[in-house]
Amino acid sequence: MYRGRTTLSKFLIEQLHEVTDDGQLAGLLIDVAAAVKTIAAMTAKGGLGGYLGAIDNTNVQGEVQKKLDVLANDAVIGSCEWGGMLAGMLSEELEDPYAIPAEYKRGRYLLNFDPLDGSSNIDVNVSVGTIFSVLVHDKETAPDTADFLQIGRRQIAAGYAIYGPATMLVLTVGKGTHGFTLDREVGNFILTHPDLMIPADTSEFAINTSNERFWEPPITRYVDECKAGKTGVRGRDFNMRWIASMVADVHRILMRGGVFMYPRDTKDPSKPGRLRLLYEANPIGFIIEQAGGAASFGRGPILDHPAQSPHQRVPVILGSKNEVERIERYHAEYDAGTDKPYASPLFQERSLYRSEA
Ligand code: AFP
Repeated sequence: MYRGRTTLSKFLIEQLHEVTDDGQLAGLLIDVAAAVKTIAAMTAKGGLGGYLGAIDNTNVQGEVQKKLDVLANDAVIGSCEWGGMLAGMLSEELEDPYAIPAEYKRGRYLLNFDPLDGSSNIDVNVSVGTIFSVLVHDKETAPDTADFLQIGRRQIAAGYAIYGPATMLVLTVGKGTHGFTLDREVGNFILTHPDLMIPADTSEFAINTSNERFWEPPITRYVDECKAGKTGVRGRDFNMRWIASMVADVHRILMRGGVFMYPRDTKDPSKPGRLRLLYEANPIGFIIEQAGGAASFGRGPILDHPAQSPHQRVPVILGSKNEVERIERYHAEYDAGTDKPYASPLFQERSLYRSEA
């Protein structure tokens, strides 16, 4: 059927036989892939399936929920709760962790996920995605919230689905980053992009520039230099993209390089960033690092960032390694007060940011 083309199941069996011998992780990832197929079918129906629009509810993030947010959340839970691989789940759409119902066997893994990332794009037919992260729960007891608060380095698998012109599943089990394309006729994910690697250099950046007045100086400095192009210190012109669907921006960067920034800003000091650590920044950071890129919160790797609460937000700067390292250097120079002339009166209280992890 697929002469020379590996299916997801075959790939996982090959990749995981050295990592875990029980097939549980492969089984879990296949259950996640089944949920992705369900979500892909719903998003593909658009207005035909009655899936568009919002419902009269605000989620824990304070965001109005879209119908598909709820349906995608139900699809992941319904596909993964009963297989005996999971000890619990944490969803962007649920305030508290989801306990595996008593009638199902509890397993050894935790699944953190954003069922539908970019959902504000659903009604305008722009690509959206699902993001997931797998951790180990090595206790006999059911997990409590603290058991989900593990740093990103402890992930044993992570991935995302992108519901675009093609539906793709991009994942890592710690042995590189690999892309699978859904063959809709047959319903199989086929390995089409093995061993993805992000170019270390790029001339393309992604940021929501409407937030410029809220940025820290290192970001302003970096973006100003990109905009100055060949007339400035970078000596070459840059291009800008912003899809406002993290999965879509990240996928482009995986395919051709680039740097994605959703930095800390002063728009809402109670939120040190927009993106959530446990089910957006950590899984995407794992994917990016496994593809030779870098993923930073500006002052260190995302995967080393402490996890303090389930829906905690962090700054995110990721993509082509040399650009991310440059941006981290700009943060270090700012914190050291050596980044003249970018020190801004707006940020005189350097301790406001420097002390935070
Ligand atoms: P939604 O899921 O509310 O659409 O948010 C998507 C997202 O978390 C991330 O996927 C985007 O990169 C980012 O927000 C876009 O944020 P802005 O709308 O502020 O540009």
